[in-house]
Amino acid sequence: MSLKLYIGNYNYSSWSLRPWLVLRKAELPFETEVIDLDVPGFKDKLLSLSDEGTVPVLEVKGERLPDSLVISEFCAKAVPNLWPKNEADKAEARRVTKLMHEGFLNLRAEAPMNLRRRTSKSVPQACLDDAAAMVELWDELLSRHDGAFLFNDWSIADAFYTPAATRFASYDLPRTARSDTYISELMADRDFQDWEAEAFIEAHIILETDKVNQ
Ligand SMILES: N[C@@H](CCC(=O)N[C@@H](CS)C(=O)NCC(=O)O)C(=O)O
Repeated sequence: MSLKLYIGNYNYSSWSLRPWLVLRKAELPFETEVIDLDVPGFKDKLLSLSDEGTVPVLEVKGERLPDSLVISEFCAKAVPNLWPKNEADKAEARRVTKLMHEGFLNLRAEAPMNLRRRTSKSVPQACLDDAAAMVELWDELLSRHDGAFLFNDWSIADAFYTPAATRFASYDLPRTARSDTYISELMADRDFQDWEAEAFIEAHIILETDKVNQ
């Protein structure tokens, strides 16, 4: 199966990171093409790939699948064990993944993914409230399972929360000891580190994102 994943910039594109991690964990060989975000003509390029006009987009035998969750579900159909085996955990993992896919809007807006950034400047209360809700969710799931991840073994849910974990590190957001260990686990992941290494050498800079909380 020939697969090509179109992604945004490594440093900034949180939605691209999620299915990229899933493809890596699925051990499905794939090619990657980076589309620089926020440069003249970038939207036309995205619209030439999909009607959504966003990345990520996965090309499978000439067909293009947009959306991080759709791509992750495609991988889960092709390869077992990307969702928890136990049916109750699988349903819960899908629920919390959807929660990340649709929610935590203030955290996403006020603390955008920026892997190169480390700052302890204050963020708005609404962003802190989202961060606190996320920590509560992580703590609850981690306390119910024995493993390092939300549902014991790594799952698509962990892929969806990895970009959020990087925001806690970038913006020095408050967290409990248990959530801090989880964040460290996600950031120590070998595949994540490969992605992060690309972000550190990437030349493209989005000034607007870099200006947030300087
Ligand atoms: N719901 C989509 C969101 C994708 C998304 O917003 N991607 C951003 C990059 S991280 C993008 O393409 N932004 C360009 C734009 O919206 O013009 C998904 O899950 O893939």
